[in-house]
Amino acid sequence: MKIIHCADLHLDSKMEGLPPEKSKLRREETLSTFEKLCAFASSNGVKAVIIAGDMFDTERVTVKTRERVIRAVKSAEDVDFLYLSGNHDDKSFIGEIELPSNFKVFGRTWTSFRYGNVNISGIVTDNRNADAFYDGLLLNREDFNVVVLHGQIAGYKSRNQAEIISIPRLKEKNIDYLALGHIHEYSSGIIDDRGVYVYSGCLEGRGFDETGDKGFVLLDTEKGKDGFSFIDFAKRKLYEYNYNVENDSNFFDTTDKIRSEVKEKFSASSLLKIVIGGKHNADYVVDKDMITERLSGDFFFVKTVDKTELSIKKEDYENDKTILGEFVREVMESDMENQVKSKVIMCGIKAFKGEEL
Ligand SMILES: [Mn+2]
Repeated sequence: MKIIHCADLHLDSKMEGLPPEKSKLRREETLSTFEKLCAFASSNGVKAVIIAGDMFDTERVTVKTRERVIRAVKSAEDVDFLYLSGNHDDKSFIGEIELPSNFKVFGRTWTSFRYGNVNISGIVTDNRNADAFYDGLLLNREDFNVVVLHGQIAGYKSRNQAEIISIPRLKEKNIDYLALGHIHEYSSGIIDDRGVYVYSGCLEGRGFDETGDKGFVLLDTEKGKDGFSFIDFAKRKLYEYNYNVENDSNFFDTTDKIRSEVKEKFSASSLLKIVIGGKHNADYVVDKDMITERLSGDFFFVKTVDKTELSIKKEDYENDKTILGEFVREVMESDMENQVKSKVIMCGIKAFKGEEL
């Protein structure tokens, strides 16, 4: 039996950090990626789609989003959608409307859905039942057991918080596959001799803390232990690209080099955060907006962060009797952070040269 495990869709997310038009488009794309997932499930003989929490970003779900989700679910009529609410979407969606018959929900006590010898159990964890759920989980040895939870995994000795899931306490419970939500990056690990735990990650990256491949996990219960694989499915990807300016003599060269490197590395649909760093001398004038400007036509979105530092030799200004010399000495001796010092001094030097600030 084929199962899709996804989580953390965060539909209706505000996508802050993008200009309004682009964040609107990204919201749209996140929805359509879910619709594509439904179509994929339907046409690839998937029997169940597990949504391991945070399907929506907040408790407020827009009418449009709700209707498109319901339409997509209904259109994949041979597929069951098994939904566990997460920490961001606790009250939303469920309870407000009549859910399609193939949309099923895990409750606050252990809820199970059975497909032949495949058993899928899940529970919404919170402070009240966090302890009880370990003891309440009883699974048959002869079944293929999938367990669905939303939260952060931690070792046995971790504090007993709402979202903490203790893997050691789930050992020897006949779990074959633990479908987790909450962490927005794909990862997997071993529970015991029998089972694995897997975070599917989110379906689409939203910010630069969610870079790289995003998608879902496709699980085939017939293939045993290694019968799961990550499917790269996101419409767009976000990347952080770091560049050191140290060996460059002028900023135009830097901009050209960065442009040709990122164009080779990343597709035009990507969102890029370019971080420039390293030390440079006073003749090298950093203009991060120029990078953003020159590259914005090549990618969906570009943002540049300047972490460069001015390397100033104290002795160059020690005997400088001009106002600039006095200014540099003053800043150097202040208790500003190094990077701030660099910016202030560069600003001063530009001002003295009569350049644009
Ligand atoms: Mn989440």
